[in-house]
This record gives sequence, structure tokens and C-alpha cells, in this order.
Amino acid sequence: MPKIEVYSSPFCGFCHRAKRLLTQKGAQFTEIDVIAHPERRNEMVQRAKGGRTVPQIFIDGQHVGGCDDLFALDRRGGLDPLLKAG
Ligand SMILES: N[C@@H](CCC(=O)N[C@@H](CS)C(=O)NCC(=O)O)C(=O)O
Repeated sequence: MPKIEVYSSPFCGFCHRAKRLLTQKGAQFTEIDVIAHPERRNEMVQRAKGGRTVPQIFIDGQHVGGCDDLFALDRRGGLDPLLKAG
């Protein structure tokens, strides 16, 4: 299984959509709540090359982007191979 990290906040529809897609695909992920852990927000912005919105999603250290990026990756057939790798 690949290592999936999702930086998120609790009241964020985009975060819920992204997590639901991953869950539907049977993927397990680590969630980093940047509201509960504000000190992790800078880390997120740095790793996301300036991306400040949540979610920010990483698969095996590779920056996928936000919710829209995750869905776009899935639509072009790029997500399933990443989830099978690792
Ligand atoms: N297009 C982005 C939108 C993400 C987004 O707007 N997230 C909101 C929370 S639901 C956010 O981080 N807002 C804070 C901000 O814009 O600084 C995605 O698909 O992930």
C-alpha cells in the first residue's frame, strides 16, 4: 500500500470529498488536521510548493494537489496505478 497523507481541516467539503474518494477505492491514508495541529500548516505549505488550501494530498511523498486535482487525476486514469503501487 502506498503512503497517503491528507492535510485537512474538519469543516471542509473538499476534504470530505477527497477522503471519500480514497475510502471508496479502499485506500488507507493518514490525516493531518491543520486546525488541531496548526504547527503542521507551514510544513503543508512548504511541501505543497505554496498551496495553502486544504486538502493537500501526497501519495508516497509525491504532491497530488487538492481535491479537484485528485478527481482530475482519477478521471485521466492516473490514480488507480498510484494506489496499487507502494
Ligand atoms: N480547489 C481546491 C479548493 C480547496 C478549498 O477551497 N479549501 C478551503 C476549505 S474547504 C480552504 O482551504 N479555504 C481556505 C483558504 O482558501 O485559504 C481543492 O479542490 O482542493
